[in-house]
Amino acid sequence: MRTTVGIIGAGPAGLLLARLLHRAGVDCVVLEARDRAYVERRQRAGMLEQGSADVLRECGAGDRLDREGLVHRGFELRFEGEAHRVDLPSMTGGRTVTLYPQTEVVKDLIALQLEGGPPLLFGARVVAVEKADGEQPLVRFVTGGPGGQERTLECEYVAGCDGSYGASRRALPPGAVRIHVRTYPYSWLGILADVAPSSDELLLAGHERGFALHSMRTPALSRLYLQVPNDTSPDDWPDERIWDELDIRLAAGSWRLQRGPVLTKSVSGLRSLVIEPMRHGRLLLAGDAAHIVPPSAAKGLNLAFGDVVTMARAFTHWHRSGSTSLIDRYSDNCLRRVWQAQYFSHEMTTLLHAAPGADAYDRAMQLTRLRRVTGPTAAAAELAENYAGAPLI
Ligand code: RFL
Repeated sequence: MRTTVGIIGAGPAGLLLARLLHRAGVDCVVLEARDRAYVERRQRAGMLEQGSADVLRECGAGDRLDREGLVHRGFELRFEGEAHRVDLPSMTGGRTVTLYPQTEVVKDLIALQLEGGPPLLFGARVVAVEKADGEQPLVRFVTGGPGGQERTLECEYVAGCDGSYGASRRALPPGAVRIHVRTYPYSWLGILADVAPSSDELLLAGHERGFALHSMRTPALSRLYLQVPNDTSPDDWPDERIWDELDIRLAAGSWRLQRGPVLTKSVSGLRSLVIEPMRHGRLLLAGDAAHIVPPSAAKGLNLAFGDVVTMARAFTHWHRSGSTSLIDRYSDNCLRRVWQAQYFSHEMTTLLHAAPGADAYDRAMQLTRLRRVTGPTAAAAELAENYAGAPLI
């Protein structure tokens, strides 16, 4: 097989890139290790910045988003038993965010791609990217499961959109990139509950016992999180204990949290990671393949979209003019936004989580930071700006 841009991974990054390239007339092929059902079911992000929603609309994937997405005009920060609302439009020149699960974004993009878009091969697991620093990189992949048939895809460029554990990162020779990593000393216990959300907007609590988040997937399904110590097992947290702790950490005035059957329960660690530069020869990385943020600021999916918009622009410019100038600047252009999101995600994480061993002084500092970002200050405006995100197109 041969194409212009070989895309590894059919997550949000790879699928959006394929859509953008197809519309610009640049040939591409997407190779995805898993089957369609698995990719469409994988539960992950839920919040789209306005810039991300606008890109989906612009490329024809906005119909269901506009019908079913929940537009949020703000969120609450809760601490010391009080709720402080952050109003996004009034602080960001009218911007909002939209709750629309990643599973649905992926379903919409797959449906568009299978209706006459570029080839998308499910069950095609990439095992190696070769000659990335030459003129004609080669992607080796296996179809048909373990012991399956090995095939090759020759391309002019490879887009590594295969997440944190994909083949693209493994193709980077030692010493070709720097990898910056931070692991946080706490994790998130997340539940999906079969109960209508107890608030129309996200509630983020910075309690001295730890962080809590009230969020939603649909008008009938709530998504809630609690900060827990690293190495916590979900079995340590029976449903009643989770609801009791959420009640304590999210409490504000007469507000009440509705309880319901817990459908899923899982613990995930919090990590920051950046690969610098996001390119090696003709292999360009995007999304989780290039960087990870802790979920506290809900930036992962939005950053992935920012990367592939930048990448699609660079490939389109090269395809039309023969100039590699934007491809050469791809990494620098992305990394400015990536580090900004790293900074904001780190700020939100340390603003709201109780660090192990924190003392009364640390708590006083944290409360002071919380009061600054919820008062009429420049810090509050900066928080709203960062939360809403910058336009992508
Ligand atoms: P993805 O979504 O991981 O997609 C990568 C795709 O590549 C495929 N793949 C391969 N294909 C071929 N050959 C190989 N060798 C391959 N290896 C892997 C995979 O099967 C997959 O289909 O990366 P992408 O596209 O960069 O998208 C990034 C987002 O998924 C990610 O940033 C967010 O979901 C992160 N994230 C969250 N972000 C938010 O903004 N808000 C959230 O609330 C939020 N919650 C989450 C999250 C990530 C989670 N993870 C990683 C487990 C919750 C979880 C649990």
